Amino acid sequence: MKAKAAVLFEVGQRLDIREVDVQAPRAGEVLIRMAAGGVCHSDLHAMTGHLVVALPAILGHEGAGVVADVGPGVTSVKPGDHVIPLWRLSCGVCEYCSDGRPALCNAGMQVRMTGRLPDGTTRFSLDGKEIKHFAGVSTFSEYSVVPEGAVLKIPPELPLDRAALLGCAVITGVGAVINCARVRPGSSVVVFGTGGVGLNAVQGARIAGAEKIVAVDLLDRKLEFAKKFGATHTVNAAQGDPVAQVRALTGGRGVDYAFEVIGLPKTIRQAYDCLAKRGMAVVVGVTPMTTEVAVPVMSLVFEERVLTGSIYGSSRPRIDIPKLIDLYRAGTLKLDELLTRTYPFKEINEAYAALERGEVARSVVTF
Ligand code: COD
Ligand code: ZN
Repeated sequence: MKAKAAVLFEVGQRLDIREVDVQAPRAGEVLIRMAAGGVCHSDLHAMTGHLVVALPAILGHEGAGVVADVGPGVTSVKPGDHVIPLWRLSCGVCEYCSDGRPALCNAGMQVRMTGRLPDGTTRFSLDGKEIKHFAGVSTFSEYSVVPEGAVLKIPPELPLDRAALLGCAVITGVGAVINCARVRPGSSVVVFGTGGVGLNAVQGARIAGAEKIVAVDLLDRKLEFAKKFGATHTVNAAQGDPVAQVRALTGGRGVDYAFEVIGLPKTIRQAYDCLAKRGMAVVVGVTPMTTEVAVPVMSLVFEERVLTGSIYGSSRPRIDIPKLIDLYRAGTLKLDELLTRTYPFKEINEAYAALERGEVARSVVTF
């Protein structure tokens, strides 16, 4: 079948909407008719080469849609079901999957690095040449073939444009706070970078019962969003050293938890420098592959500080996403407020330009 899809041919280029060929799903695979695709900064990192991706590829890793067809042996979903593709495939049987760490599954890593499905082939092509699957899900396509292990059924009444956000922004941000840091009630938190993912770290901290939640960004517009998601204090890093400002807000003590949701060595170090004794800094953003960040060893030892990272919210999506849906239904998790703009698919490059200009909390393209 044919489908319109946003292809990245080379680093430095914008997305090119082309009519690609999509093969039928094979055994254990699901064909999804995409309803919405989330506009996340990670795809922009792929476009700029900051994140290394096998090309040419159909980008998009956040989305929601309806099952159009299933290959032999698929049991967990059927045509007509509403689903979210999970951008980290997990095999279910390896050491990491068995330990409740599906985001660390090697099968998922292989799909991510090769841009091919687990059998080593792709279901997309253009003029007979293979087009790769970004993160195994390629949500910027009218139709995408995804392994069953990366498909999660969701309740049909959930609006698909909002459901899409659960698959990356929400689970990554909330998960970093709840699963990775395990933020305790009454604690203090700083979040560096309050874009689509960072706002979810802010609301994760609110849901976890943090008492002081400081949002740091360069844009006042983002800081206003952060207040709506639960920030108790805001710091504009363009107006002076954010570390000094965060420390001043905690009477000099520093915070219990810091989250870096940008992907810059400078802000990773700033997040670490905001910590109190025994504080934990969690890096969510990624820098170019070879970047290193130095921290003072003395504070690791004499202050027992922790510096760690979190991928995919350190989550178990099949357990965590249904809980997030319950929190949305209860009015606790803000999803409607997160979706600040919707673009028709053909305007996807404008959606990315608006993200770069810092205009939106989160946007989606709709098909
Ligand atoms: N100080 C403070 N804030 C800053 C600074 C700075 N020096 N520079 C930028 N910011 C702010 C921007 O104004 C913006 O508000 C925010 O940082 C970034 O937000 P978005 O909306 O542009 O980006 P997100 O939330 O869509 O994505 C952030 C990530 C950190 C997830 C992304 O950039 C990333 O590093 N992705 C790779 C890691 C990965 O693959 N994660 C899983 C998939 S998302
Ligand atoms: Zn993302």
